[in-house]
Amino acid sequence: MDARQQELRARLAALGFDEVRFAGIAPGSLGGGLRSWLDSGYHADMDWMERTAGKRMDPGLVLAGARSVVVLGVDYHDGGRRGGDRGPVWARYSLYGDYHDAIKPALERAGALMEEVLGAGPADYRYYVDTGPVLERAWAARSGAGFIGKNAMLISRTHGNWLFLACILTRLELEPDPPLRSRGDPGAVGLLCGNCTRCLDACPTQAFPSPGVVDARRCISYQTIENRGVIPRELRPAIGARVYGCDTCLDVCPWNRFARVGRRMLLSSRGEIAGIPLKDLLELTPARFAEVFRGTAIKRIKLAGLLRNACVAAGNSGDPSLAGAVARLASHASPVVRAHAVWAARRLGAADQLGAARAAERDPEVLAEYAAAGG
Ligand code: B12
Repeated sequence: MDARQQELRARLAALGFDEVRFAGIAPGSLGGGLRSWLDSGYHADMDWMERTAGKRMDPGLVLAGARSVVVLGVDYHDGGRRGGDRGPVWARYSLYGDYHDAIKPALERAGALMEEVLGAGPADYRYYVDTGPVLERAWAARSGAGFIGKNAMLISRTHGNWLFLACILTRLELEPDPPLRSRGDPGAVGLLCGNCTRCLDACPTQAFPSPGVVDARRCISYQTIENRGVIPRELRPAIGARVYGCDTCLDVCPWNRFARVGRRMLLSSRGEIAGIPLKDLLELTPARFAEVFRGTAIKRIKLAGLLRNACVAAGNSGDPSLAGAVARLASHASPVVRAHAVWAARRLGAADQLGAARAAERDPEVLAEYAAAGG
């Protein structure tokens, strides 16, 4: 490989990127999976996925003349197990300062290195982490950073399921790294999964219509993070104690055994959030929410989103000591919160505490919860 590319790789690694790989952009070769995913409605109400599909499938529409992708991975494995004992369960990635904010400055520095080391001009590259119209996992697989598992994750042989991904599209022609190979097709979903189906079997809501394909409408990650409205009633029991995202299909993957604890140079831990009791979440005020979740990805779902999720977890907890806090939320300003509070109060056998809230209720969606709850 070109000495300058080697130097770029080493300097990006020194910046804190745990995977640095290169992929070439060949026309018309990506995104077939995305089209059928959208056509099946698996994107739920993420209309932005449909609107940006053309760009996701063709990087040339994002950066005219794009020829290569620099794929970057940030390992967030902290070596610990998260939740599950009694308290609320959080997706591991959320227990850090917001990775978007953490990785952006490093991407800026990466851009400067593209110029310094490869001689790129400022218009020769564009970088994104998560929110750009880029199929990050597909590029990561093509660059050999890992393979697409049956759980749809980019699974690395050295970082397991625990990589954040970012991409730099560039007009420069870079020498690509080879994708992983085995006896099968290098692009195949589940390339190194063998006969294992643990992720598909463990999914609490059966969100995989086929290996490698997630129906977001059933995915707990979608329901607890992206969905801003009412969570379908039939999915709520399976959400268990999860209050933000879901790692089940990642956690059960045997490839995690090979994952070392990440350097996490770019990340700052907010692990203390995992210790907050569910009762305290149910009693969060706007001021306390802002204080505790400032700088995390969790703040994006806003107080109402977190209270909604906390109500679902409370309804699943079987813990009668939460009934009072839940019943108080049946009078919350947000109808979404009220709807889930009604459900949770019923599940905790505390419907008798809802009298005043019920008498005052006018919102059709919340009234539907009272009706569904049977009283
Ligand atoms: C929309 C989205 C979601 C949606 C939909 C998930 C989904 N499966 O598509 C929801 C809200 C449900 C979600 C959930 C999660 N997400 Co999300 N999400 C995204 C986002 C913004 C777009 C993904 C997308 O395009 N989906 C559409 C489907 C069709 O595309 P795809 O899964 O990428 O599949 C393509 C490839 O698999 C490709 N392909 C398959 N095999 C091969 C082989 C080769 C060689 C090639 C070239 C291509 C290829 O074909 C598909 C279409 O082209 C990306 C960020 C981004 N910009 O890419 C993050 C991203 C995928 N999410 C991420 C994470 C961490 C999560 C969660 C783990 C969060 C959590 N703990 O709750 C869960 C995991 C759920 C799961 N099992 O997928 C990470 C994944 C990192 C990784 N190592 O894979 C990403 C990359 C964000 C980031 N920058 O780090 N997410």
